[in-house]
Amino acid sequence: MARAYIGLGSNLGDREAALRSALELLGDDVVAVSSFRETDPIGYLDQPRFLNAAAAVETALEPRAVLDRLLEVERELGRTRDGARFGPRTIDLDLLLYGDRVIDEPGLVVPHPRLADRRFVLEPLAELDPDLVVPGLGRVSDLLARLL
Ligand code: PH2
Ligand code: MG
Ligand code: MG
Repeated sequence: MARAYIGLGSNLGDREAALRSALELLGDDVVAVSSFRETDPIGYLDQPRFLNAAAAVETALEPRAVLDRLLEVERELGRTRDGARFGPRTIDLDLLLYGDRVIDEPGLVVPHPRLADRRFVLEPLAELDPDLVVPGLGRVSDLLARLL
């Protein structure tokens, strides 16, 4: 079993219901969930505020299979990919970390490439485990302190 961390975000429709449904669909693998926090949009600014969270999962799946499962849950919850990159979405599930693995393959980059620049990712991760180490970058709480 490996421990992986998932980033959750929503800024369309009932955001809280979307996050809760996603966690429900991810099922028994979920071992911890951060609080849900409202965040200002990053990247593409002219869009509604997000509700963001992070979850820890204990999984027997390989990273690619975790990613496929996340995309499947996004589709089950009505996510479409016809909008702008970084634009509004009903649900976004990102594979942030997978143990201490470093992966750079088409469609699958772990740790998540923008993780260290994003307060809406680092804060919930630090809430779950301040000592969590991002391979190559260090502790999440140190990354967060650097950002603030
Ligand atoms: N996701 C994005 C782009 N910008 N901003 C916030 N606050 N939260 C997000 O989850 C988010 C974002 C692309 O995935
Ligand atoms: Mg994302
Ligand atoms: Mg995504």
